Amino acid sequence: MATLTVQDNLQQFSTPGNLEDVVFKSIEFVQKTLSENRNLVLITAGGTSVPLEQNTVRCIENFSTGRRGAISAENFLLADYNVIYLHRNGSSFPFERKFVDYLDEKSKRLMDIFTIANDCVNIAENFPKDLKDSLKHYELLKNNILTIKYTSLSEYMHYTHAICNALKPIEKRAMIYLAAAVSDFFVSNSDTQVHKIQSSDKLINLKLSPVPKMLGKLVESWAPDAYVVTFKLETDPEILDHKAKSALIKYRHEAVVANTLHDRYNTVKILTELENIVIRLSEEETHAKVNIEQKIVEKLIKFHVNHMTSI
Ligand code: PAZ
Repeated sequence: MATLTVQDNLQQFSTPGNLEDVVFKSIEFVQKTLSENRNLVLITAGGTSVPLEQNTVRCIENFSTGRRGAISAENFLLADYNVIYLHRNGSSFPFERKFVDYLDEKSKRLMDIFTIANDCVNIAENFPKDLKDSLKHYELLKNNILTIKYTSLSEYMHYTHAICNALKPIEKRAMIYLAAAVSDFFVSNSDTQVHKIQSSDKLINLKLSPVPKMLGKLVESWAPDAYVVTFKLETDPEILDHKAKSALIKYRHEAVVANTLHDRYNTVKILTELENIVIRLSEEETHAKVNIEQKIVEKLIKFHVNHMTSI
C-alpha cells in the first residue's frame, strides 16, 4: 500500500476554527523577522492528543512534557533567533519552566511563594539567582517569540502546515525543529463516533489508522529552503541508530536527533549526511544542572550557519 501524504490527506483532519488567525500571526511574525534581519526557528513541543469521540470526553495521549522544546526555545532566543513556539497547551514553557522546576524541587504550590498584606501581593522569599535571570530573559526576549498552542493531532497538522508555508520568505534563514511527539495512530473521522462512548461490560474495539507522514511534503514543498531537524525517539537503543539513519535517507532533510525515552536528557546523537555526533552530559555537568538542549542547539546553529552560506 502506498504511503499517504499529509497534503493529500489534510482534509482527514478537521480544520481548527482559528486557523486563519494562526496564518495571520505567522505571516506577521515572519515580516517582523525579515525587517529585523534575524534567523527564525519553528520549534514544536509536547505531545498530540487523539480524540476518541467528536464531542471529546476521552482521548489517547503520550508521554511528552514539552521540556525539550521549551529549553531549546530559551537557547535559540538567547542566540538571537526569533522563535515560533508551537506547543501543546499546558506543556512546558520557555523560562517559565524554571519556576515550575523550583516549585517541584521545594514541593511547593505556586501560591506558597506569595504573601498578601494590606492588599499588596509580595514575594514570600528570596528568589534564587537563576529564577531572577529567567524573569529578566523573558522580559528582554518576549517580543522575539510567537507562541501558538495546540491540543489535538488535527490542530498540530494544520498549524504546522500553515506555519511552514508562512516561513517561505525567510528561505534558508529558517530552521524547523520538530521536537514534538506526534501520534503515529489516530481514529479517522469516519471511525470517530459523535457522542461519548457509553460504558458497558462489553469489550470495545478501536480502529486506529496510521497518521499520514508529513515530513516528505514538508521538506519538498512546504519549506524547501529551511534547515529541517527531526527527532527520533525509541525505547530500544538497539534499533535507534538504524531508525534515525533510515529517516535521514528517506526524507533527505538536514538532521535527526536520536534519543531514548529514559536517557533523553543525558544522551543524544545528532546525525547529518556527514556527521554522527554523540552528546553526553558528564557527571559534573549533570550535577551542575547543565541542560543537554544547550549543547544540541549550539551544534545545530553551527550547521545552520553552514546551510545559510551554502549555495
Ligand atoms: O517533550 P519531552 O521533553 O518530554 O521529550 C522530548 C522528546 C522525547 C519528545 C523529543 O526529544 C523527541 O524525540 N521527539 C520525537 C518523538 C518521536 O519519535 O516521534
